[in-house]
Amino acid sequence: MSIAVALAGNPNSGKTTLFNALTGARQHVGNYPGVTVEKKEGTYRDDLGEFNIIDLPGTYSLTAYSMEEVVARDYLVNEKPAMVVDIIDASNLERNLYLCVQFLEMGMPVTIALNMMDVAKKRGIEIDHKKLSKLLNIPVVPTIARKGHGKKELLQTIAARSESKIEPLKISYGQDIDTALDEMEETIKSSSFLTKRYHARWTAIKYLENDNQIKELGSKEDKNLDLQLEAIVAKVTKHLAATLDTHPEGMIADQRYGFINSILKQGIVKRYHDENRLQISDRIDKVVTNRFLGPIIMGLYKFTFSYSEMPISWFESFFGWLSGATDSALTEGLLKSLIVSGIIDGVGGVIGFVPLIMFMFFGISLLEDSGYLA
Ligand SMILES: Nc1nc2c(ncn2[C@@H]2O[C@H](COP(=O)(O)OP(=O)(O)O)[C@@H](O)[C@H]2O)c(=O)[nH]1
Ligand SMILES: [Mg+2]
Repeated sequence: MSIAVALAGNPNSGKTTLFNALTGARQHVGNYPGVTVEKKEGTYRDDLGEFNIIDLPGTYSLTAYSMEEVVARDYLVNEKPAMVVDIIDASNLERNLYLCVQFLEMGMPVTIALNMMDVAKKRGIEIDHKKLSKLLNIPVVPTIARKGHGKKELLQTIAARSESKIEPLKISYGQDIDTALDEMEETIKSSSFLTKRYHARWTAIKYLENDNQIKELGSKEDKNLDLQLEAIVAKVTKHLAATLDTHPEGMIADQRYGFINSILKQGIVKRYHDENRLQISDRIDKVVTNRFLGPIIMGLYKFTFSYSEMPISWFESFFGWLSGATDSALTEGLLKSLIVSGIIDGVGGVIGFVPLIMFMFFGISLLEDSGYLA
């Protein structure tokens, strides 16, 4: 039997690259039913077994704001893949984990492919992936999809997954929301509202996030219960607005980031600064703000602009006069427009810069001859 694996993650994290590295030519492209979002499927087979791999659309979140988000989460809910491989850009951990947390809140089996390890290294970022794995309680495999690194380890991890039921991640969204969530969860469970598809708490979170797709489904399923949930949402919304000047959606997003940061704070990310790998802007700063060079560059700048001012204004008035004289000498027409606006104004505009450039080069050659610039 083949193992269904969904590749998910933020746009540009490397999903398609990993998908191609895994499936090679054994892939086909179609569309998700009823929408124009592309669906890529492929297979991988070796002694570990057969993997049926799908490249989900890239998303930052799992709310119903975009077609991609709806497609991705509907796929997960309907097809229940054996594993969601969340491809995370290692050089941008915090933002990428935001989506990961939402897979975990849904109760999905997740393995993180910590991709772009080469980019992270180049930027001086080191990640303790073992610790991250322990704190999130899911496997984390470092990869460089572009080179195919980590492919084997990833497949081994997926093959070794346990089939036991996964509990959705429960994080606190602050006292007000937590209280509302408990009440909603109770209501949802007691009447098995949408529970065939979604965990009760997840449905409640979606109501609080004002998720139109879920609310529509809910009102079709049981109008009465839908109204009960809406009433709880309205109450906590009003309360949050009055006390904290916020709304449930914002609060939930903040608390997700809070959860992520509480993990990252525990020494997951180390930044080291390698002197040889200074960023370009640092290098420029090093020159222009240098104690000795800085004043000289400033002097060159002043010299160029103050001394070239007079010749520039001579040129300007000469060309102004020329264009005025030509304008009155010629009759209206295309030829006049060509000569006045095209040739005289055009050439004048360029020649106006000549004194500036002359003075700059003069200044630079002075510096060169004095031995400051070698
Ligand atoms: N340096 C580096 N680049 C990568 C890696 N994985 C993917 N890329 C590049 O990142 C870009 C986005 O990758 P893609 O697979 O299209 O991302 P998707 O939007 O998630 O499908 C492409 O230019 C890839 O070549 C990696 O591990 N290291
Ligand atoms: Mg892609």
